[in-house]
Amino acid sequence: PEQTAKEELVNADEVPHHHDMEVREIHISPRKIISDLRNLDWSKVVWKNVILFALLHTYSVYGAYLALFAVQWKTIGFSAVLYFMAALGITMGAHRLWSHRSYKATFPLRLVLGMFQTMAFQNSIWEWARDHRVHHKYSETDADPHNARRGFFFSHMGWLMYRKHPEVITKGRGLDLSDLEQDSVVAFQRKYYLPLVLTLCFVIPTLIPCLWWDEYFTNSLMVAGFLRYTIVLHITWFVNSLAHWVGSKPYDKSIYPAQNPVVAYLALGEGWHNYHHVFPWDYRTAELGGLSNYNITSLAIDFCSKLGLAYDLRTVKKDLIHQRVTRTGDGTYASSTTKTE
Ligand code: ST9
Ligand code: ZN
Ligand code: ZN
Repeated sequence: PEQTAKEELVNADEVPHHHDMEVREIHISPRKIISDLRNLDWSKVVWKNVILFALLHTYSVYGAYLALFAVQWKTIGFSAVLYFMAALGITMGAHRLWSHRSYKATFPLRLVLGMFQTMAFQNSIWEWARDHRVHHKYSETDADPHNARRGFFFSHMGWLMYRKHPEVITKGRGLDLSDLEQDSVVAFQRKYYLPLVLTLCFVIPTLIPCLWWDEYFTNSLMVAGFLRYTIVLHITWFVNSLAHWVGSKPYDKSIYPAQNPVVAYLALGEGWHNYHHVFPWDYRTAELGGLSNYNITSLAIDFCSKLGLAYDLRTVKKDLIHQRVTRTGDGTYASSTTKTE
């Protein structure tokens, strides 16, 4: 017992930001909203994006109505397939391959992932990976593009309608992005981003149902286009908002990112965010892959690795994980859902 008490003391000193362990609540009271709006620097709001997001959401609500009452089943199924493709473009492509280099991919796989990532319309791979790298390196500081300290809404989607903090740009310029500059798929997509994104995110998804099974143009555009796009956006944004706010912290209790099973389920395995911020180079973005952890993305990478399309998959040694759990975890590891496979 003496030993443990001493160890705890030592460890408490080692944990950075230990004083940040305050209990945080998501306030959505009218009073809080009004005071937030009063304190906002309105000159930094990017109105063009506010208008575009408002339009997109209006069309998506209409799309949800059409999906329930008007469209053909084939169009729903098709939209679900598009959701998986776009989601994999983000998780397996932009995130695990291009931002973290947690595995390597041959040209054909990079080409397909590049197309899938374009369907998700979340900025070019280059911009996505650059912003994500600053997010990891400077989490929860001014240099983090979606700094969760600035509130739930800001970290969810507010940051995309607001001028970036100068620190994001200064610190971002200090990153090494040479690997991205040398990647032909990344460079090509960056060069022709606008025409590519309009074609792959909206034109082709709208045309296929119209030409193939005579779906109405409006049904197709609203459901397979706007609604599917909006759903993938919000699920992605939940990783920055919900998974930085709600969940247990078995690996490091001093940081915001948390283990969130709901987000993991929706985002093809990307909700085990406490683990991911501690060991970002693990290709599973979780301690374990597999279906029981909803880690569809890991299964897809494993599958591609069997085909020889993906290689050099990086993981973390169990010893290292367990050491870290004892040193900085919040004590929930034993009951953690990610532990069973
Ligand atoms: C979208 C992205 O939705 C979502 C990303 C989410 C990430 C999630 C990560 C979670 C983990 C993974 C889980 C995946 C789960 C997926 C599940 C799927 C089912 N470093 O940007 P500007 C420079 S996008 C260095 O205009 P403003 C920049 O190059 C949605 N430099 O800043 C430029 O320089 P120059 C659709 C940087 O004016 C200058 O600064 N897209 C950096 O403040 C100005 O840049 C949109 O909505 C950096 N980090 O505007 C568009 N950043 O002039 C959103 C910038 O020399 N973007 N620079 O070229 C914008 O409109 C603007 O960026 C802004 C800020 C309004 C947000
Ligand atoms: Zn994060
Ligand atoms: Zn990451």
